[in-house]
Amino acid sequence: MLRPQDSATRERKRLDGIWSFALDPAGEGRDRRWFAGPLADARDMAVPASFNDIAADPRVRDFFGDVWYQTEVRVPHGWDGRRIVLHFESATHRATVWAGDVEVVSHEGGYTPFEADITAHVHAGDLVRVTLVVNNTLSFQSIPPGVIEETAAGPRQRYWHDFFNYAGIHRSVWLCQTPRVHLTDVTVVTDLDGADGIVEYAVVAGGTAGTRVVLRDQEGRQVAEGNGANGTLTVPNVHRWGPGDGYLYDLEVQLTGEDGTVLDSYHQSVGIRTVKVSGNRFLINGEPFYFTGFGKHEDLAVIGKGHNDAFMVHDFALLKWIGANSFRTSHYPYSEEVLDYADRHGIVIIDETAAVGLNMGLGGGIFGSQGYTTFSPDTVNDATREVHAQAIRELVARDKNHPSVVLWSIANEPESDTEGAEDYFRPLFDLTRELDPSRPVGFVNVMLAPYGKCRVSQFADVLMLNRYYGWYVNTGDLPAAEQAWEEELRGWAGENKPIIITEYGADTYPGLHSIAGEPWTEEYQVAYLDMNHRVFDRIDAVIGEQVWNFADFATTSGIMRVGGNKKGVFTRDRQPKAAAHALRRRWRKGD
Ligand code: GCB
Repeated sequence: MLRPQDSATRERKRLDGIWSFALDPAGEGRDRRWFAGPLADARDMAVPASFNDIAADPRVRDFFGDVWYQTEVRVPHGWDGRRIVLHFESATHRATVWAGDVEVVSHEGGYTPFEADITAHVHAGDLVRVTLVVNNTLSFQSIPPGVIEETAAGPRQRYWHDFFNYAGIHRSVWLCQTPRVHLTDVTVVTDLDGADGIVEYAVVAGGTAGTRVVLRDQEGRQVAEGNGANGTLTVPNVHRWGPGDGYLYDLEVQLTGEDGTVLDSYHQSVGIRTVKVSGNRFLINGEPFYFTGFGKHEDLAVIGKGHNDAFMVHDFALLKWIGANSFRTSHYPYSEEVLDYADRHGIVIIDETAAVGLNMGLGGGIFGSQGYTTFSPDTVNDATREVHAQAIRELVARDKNHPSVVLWSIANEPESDTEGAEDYFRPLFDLTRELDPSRPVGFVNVMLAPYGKCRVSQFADVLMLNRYYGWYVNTGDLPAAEQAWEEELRGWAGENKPIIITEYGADTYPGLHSIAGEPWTEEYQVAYLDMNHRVFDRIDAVIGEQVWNFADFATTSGIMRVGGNKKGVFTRDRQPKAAAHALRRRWRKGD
């Protein structure tokens, strides 16, 4: 699937704005054909946004089940004879769509795009009613998983990931037109040969036509061209894409008719770089790379996980300010706008699926049994693995061409110390490598499966560790934490794989201070990070540090959370805590 764009042959129209919205607590909307007319008793809802916090109504915030969205759009009159497509960048966690009265597509998974060809159901110049039923229920067969439990007060949604289950239409919706004979996919894989850049491309098209590609530099000068659906281009004296240098070429792909006329044209940006793991080094363009940065979240006041350009630009400005060169898309694929922006700004990304919470030993940062077995026929099972596999396929299909993406993370903190875990993950690693042999693959290990216990790390090219010595264990005792942490890390270092610390952090209430530097104070967060950095700096195999978290974020309520998770280095509204200044001094030393 290609992302909508305006080109010499394509056009798109953004459907964002105020839509009609209705909860469907009885789950009757499909049977009652709510899609067949204007939604009754609808309220206003902004798209894109999570619906939860918009309505100022606890019944909406905590709702789980079906919710309905509806809008009307006029198909531009000039689109007669074209292929017309409705494209959704995401709908969390699943959706079914109607164009007028006709059901056109269903999609499972809350963070990857889907689309429907609606050419047969609409006419250029006419209004079309677009209706979606979005469902946010989590089960053992969804990614992420959850369960509905019957309680005396009625059914309750429970899940094991530590962020609020925001849902809705989180990203843009598009009405697009393409030619009938059109491009359906483009893949680029890049390499370097001395001073030259190599771009291998592969094009898939619906319908037969010739293919021509032209590669241009940022000044618009043609640097290479090719013919045919597959090929290799050489760029003499290439300007490499690299951390801090988001140099992009433009690959124009054209489908051509017999007489040479351009039938379809699509622009794919290309950053030419290599990624490789060698021993315990992570190489970008052959040079050892040290990751600095964060695990982030898509999380904002009022709009929840809705994409927002202003906050995106601001967050990247803060990354630059603090000296971060990377982040992980914890714990789900982020908006494609974010990936594009990272490409353009040379920010390095660890790209993660939404497989978070596959661990019944954990829940919302709280250790302890959750009353279920993780891998079993009734819980996380073969059907879940197929949903997980599909999530990986869709992530790789969507993000394979982003130079910023250097490493796939196929899960966050799953149970990984059991035979069930080994059996579950082996084929998922194989699948990811088959889909993309050009990037390393890993998963994020939890402290419940420490060095010597984990049975899944054997499959990973890079070890990604989340550790909270000095927070969840050795709380407040940094000398003891430092010893225990170093001891464990030295074990992992013996594996001769690169190690990225993908999470370390301490909840910090902004404005809370103490001379003694107790947990929750700004002083403790700084001392905790300093302790971690001393350990990292003593271990050669550590090739990256990503603090948990960039900013405070919303979670379910509980005795471990004070108005959300407060491990942010910035507050939820992006004000720096003392730790932000401390990190800036470490990451920008020498500036
Ligand atoms: C973790 C999880 C992350 C939590 C964090 C915490 O290990 O990966 O989702 O938010 O710990 O703060 O407890």
